[in-house]
Amino acid sequence: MFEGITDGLKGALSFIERSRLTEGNIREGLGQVRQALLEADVNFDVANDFVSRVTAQAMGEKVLKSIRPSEQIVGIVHQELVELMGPVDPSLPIRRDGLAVVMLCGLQGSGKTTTCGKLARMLKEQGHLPMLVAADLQRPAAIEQLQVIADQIDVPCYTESADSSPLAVCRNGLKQAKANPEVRVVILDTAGRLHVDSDLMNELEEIDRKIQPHQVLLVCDAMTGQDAVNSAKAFNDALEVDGVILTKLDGDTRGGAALSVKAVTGVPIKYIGVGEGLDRLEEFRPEGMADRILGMGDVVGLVKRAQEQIDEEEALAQQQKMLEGKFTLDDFSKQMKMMKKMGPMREIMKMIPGVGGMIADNPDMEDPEADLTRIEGMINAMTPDERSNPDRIDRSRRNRIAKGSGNAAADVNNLLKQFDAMSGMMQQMAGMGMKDRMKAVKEMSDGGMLDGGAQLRKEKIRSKRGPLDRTAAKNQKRQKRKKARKARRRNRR
Ligand SMILES: Nc1nc2c(ncn2[C@@H]2O[C@H](COP(=O)(O)OP(=O)(O)OP(=O)(O)O)[C@@H](O)[C@H]2O)c(=O)[nH]1
Ligand SMILES: [Mg+2]
Repeated sequence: MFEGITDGLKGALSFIERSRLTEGNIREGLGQVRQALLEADVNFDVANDFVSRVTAQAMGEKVLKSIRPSEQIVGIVHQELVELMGPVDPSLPIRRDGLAVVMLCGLQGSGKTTTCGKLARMLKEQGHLPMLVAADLQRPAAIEQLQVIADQIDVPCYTESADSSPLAVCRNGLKQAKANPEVRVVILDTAGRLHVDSDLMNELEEIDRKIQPHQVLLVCDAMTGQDAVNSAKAFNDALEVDGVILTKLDGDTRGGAALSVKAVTGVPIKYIGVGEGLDRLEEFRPEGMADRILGMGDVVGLVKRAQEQIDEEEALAQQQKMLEGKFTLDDFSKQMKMMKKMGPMREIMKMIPGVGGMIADNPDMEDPEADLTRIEGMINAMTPDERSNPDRIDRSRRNRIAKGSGNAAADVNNLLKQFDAMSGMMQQMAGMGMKDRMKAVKEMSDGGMLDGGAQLRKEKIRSKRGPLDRTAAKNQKRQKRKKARKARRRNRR
C-alpha cells in the first residue's frame, strides 16, 4: 500500500534530517514533500495547503530551537496527515429498537456488491443480523452475485426479478426485513454507471428520498485516484453522503484518493477494502494510515487484525505449550496457518514498525509467503510421530521428507535446526523474568533466528565480503599507498 508516497516522503524527510536546519533547507525539504504528494496523485490544492500548513509550523521558533528539530518536523507531517484524513467515526447506525438502513452507492465496478458482503459479514460477527437487498437491476447478473455472497456468509438476501423497479425492491425488502425481528440492519446494493450521469443520480435520489436510509455510503475505487475524488464530490452534491468506503487499497494504489477525499468533499473515509475476500474490510483509522504512509508501521491495526483472525484460546494454549517446552512441529505449522489468515505476509510485515523500511530497502528479499508454504510443505511431508518428536528424524527420513515436499535435504535440516533452536530458547525463557525474555528475543532476532527466509536461503553465502566490498577495500589500499608515496616525496624534499 502506498509504496511510492512512502518512499517520496521518507526521502524528503531524510533530506531534512541530513541537512543543517536552515530556513532554506527546510523549505527545500518541504518542497520535496509537496512533490511526493503530487506524484501520489494528491489533489493539487490539497497538496499546496498541506505543505503551507507544515511549513508555517516548521518555521516556528519552537521547532528550530528544539533539541531534535528534524524529528519535530516528522511529527508535524504526521499530525497534519492525521488531520487531513480525519476525524472519522466509522460506526454504523445500529439501533437498539428498529431497523437501520444503509445504502451503498458508487460507480460501476467500484466494489459496491463486494462491500455489501463485507459489511454484512462484519455486522454478523458483531452480532447484528443484516439483510442484503439487491436493488441493482441494471446488470442482470448483479442480483445473482449478491445472492451468492449472501449465501457464502449465511445472511438473508431480498431479491426480485430484473423487471421490477429499484425503488420497489427497496420498499419490499424493507418490509420483509421488518417482518423478521432478528434483522437489525438492511444494506441496499444499488446500480453503478460508468460515469456520474443524471439517470443514475435520479434513481439514487429517489431511493434516498423515499426510503430515507440512515446512512448513505459511497464506495470508491482507490485505484482511480483523483477520478474517485471527483466522483465522490458529484455523489455528495446529489445525495449527501455520510461516509466513503475506499476499496482496492491492497493494489498498486498511489494514495492520492485516500489523502484527498476528505479535504475535497468534506466526507470522511469510514472503511477501507484491502482485498477481494469478504474478510478484507478494515475500519479506517487516520492515525494508522498516517503511520503506514510514513513507513512507521501500524501496531494498532496489526493487533486489530490479529484479534479478528486469530483464535485467542488456541493462541494461549500454544503459548503455554511453548513455555512448557511441549511445542511441536504441528503447533509450529498451526501458528503459520493463523498468521497466513491475517493477510498477505508483506502487508502484515509492513505493519510492524521498522520492518516496512527493511522490506522496501531490500526488494529482493525472498517472498515470505513462498517460504511459509515451503515450510508447511516440509511439515506436511512428516508423519505425525515425526512432527511430535523431530529428534527421530534421521538421515533417511530427512531425505524422504525432502523428496516428498520437493525441497533439498539441506532445507529440511535448516528447518529442524531452526525449530530446535527455537524450542530450546523457549524452554530457557520459561524460567526467565520479563526483562531477560525481551533480551533473549532481541538476541534471537539479531542472530536472524526469527527470520525464516534467512534460515532457508537456498544458495550458500560464501564470503561475508561481497565483490563490492572487495573493490572498495582495494581502492582504499591504493589510496593509502598513494598518500604514503606523496609523504615520502615530501620528506625527501
Ligand atoms: N483487490 C480488491 N478487489 C476488490 C476490492 N473490492 C472489490 N474488489 C473487486 O472489484 C471487482 C468489482 O467489484 P463489485 O463488488 O462487483 O463492484 P460493483 O461496484 O458492485 O460493480 P457494479 O455492480 O458492476 O457496479 C470485483 O472483482 C471485486 O472482487 C478490494 O478491496 N480489493
Ligand atoms: Mg454491484
